[in-house]
Amino acid sequence: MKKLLVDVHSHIYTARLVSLLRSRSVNPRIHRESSDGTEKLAILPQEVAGGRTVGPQYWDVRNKVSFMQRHAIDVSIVSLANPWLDWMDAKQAVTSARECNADLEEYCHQATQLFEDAKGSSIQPERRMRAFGILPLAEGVEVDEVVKCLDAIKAAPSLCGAILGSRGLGRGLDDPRLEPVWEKAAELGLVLFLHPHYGLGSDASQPDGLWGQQDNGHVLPLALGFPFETAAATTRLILAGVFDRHPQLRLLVAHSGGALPILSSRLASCVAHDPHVCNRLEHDPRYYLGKLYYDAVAYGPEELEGVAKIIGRAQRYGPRAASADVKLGIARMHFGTDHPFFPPTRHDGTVITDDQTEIWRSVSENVEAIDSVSSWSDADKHAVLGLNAVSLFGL
Ligand code: 5CU
Repeated sequence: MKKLLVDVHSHIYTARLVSLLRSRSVNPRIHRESSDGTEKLAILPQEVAGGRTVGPQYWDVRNKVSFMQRHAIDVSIVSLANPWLDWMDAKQAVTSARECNADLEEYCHQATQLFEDAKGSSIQPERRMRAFGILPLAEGVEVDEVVKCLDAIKAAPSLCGAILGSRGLGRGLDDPRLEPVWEKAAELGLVLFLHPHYGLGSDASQPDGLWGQQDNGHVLPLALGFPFETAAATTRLILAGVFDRHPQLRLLVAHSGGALPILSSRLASCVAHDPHVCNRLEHDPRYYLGKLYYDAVAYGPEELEGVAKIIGRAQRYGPRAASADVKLGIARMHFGTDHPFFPPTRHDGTVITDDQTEIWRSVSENVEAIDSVSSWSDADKHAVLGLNAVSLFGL
């Protein structure tokens, strides 16, 4: 039987945002200043002249639908790609959030029409494209605007949560001003998708900084910087007691929780030995890993198996001190692709941008990783590939 495939980590920029990015002369922006003459998306803080080659796969719904058909993806939950609205002033962020959410709704509607003409899934066309909405999280925005936006997202038929970065209103996610946001998201049962953008700080890219002197492209910031940012942002939420006050909050963490799962016992030990925090939380920090949801964008079976085990032992640290159960970890993991990032590259290093035929390695690797976790049953794999998402998002 074909396994249902639901992609919870799939990005787009709306056409309106693309126009805005094309009009800018500083990052984030889309420019044509590169030596190969292609349009480049420059978003990471450290990329000044370069960027990644962009094409319609970043904004055109036909391209996303073709990609889904080609990879047998039944349902995608698309989200705006980084850096979202972080760089806008308060007024623009509030207006843009409203416009982007309307555009995302329209994107899903257009996808439905395209799916009506296409074959390849047992899922009804109108159920195959969903989106995370965007919140007006930028400096100077009043928190009430963010809360109102959550209500609007809840009322929108195709939106099933919201994506957010690690900056919040400019001071990070442990900012006490964000308390009403966590409260409202928990009350509405909306999934918040936490995604990195900033990596490890601007000095990492200096010649004597963490990324070194050799030109390694985006490898170090993406492979290492992103996961550490995610780990730090999630840890700050935990240490601020957000999950003690809002145990119903549903937080989906990108890239399988980044560096947090593997560092969680170290975190617990540091907390236990620090007089500032040792008595602050209701539980051992490892308990809260069992309250989170994770994508399965880890590219390797051993990593997925390890993350599920680490999540599954969370209940050892809970109120009932039950024994570890890997099934609880598996139930919290969700297939994702990160499309349209990580497109296939040719032997000469050029990137294939507007393809309608290629099978993407970044996708097949993530499917194969799930399929080849040796200790998981077929039912476990079904769950991670799609059924967990059906239940988390009520698809
Ligand atoms: O290639 C990249 O820079 C990225 C990015 O910025 N965001 C993302 O989700 N994946 C890859």
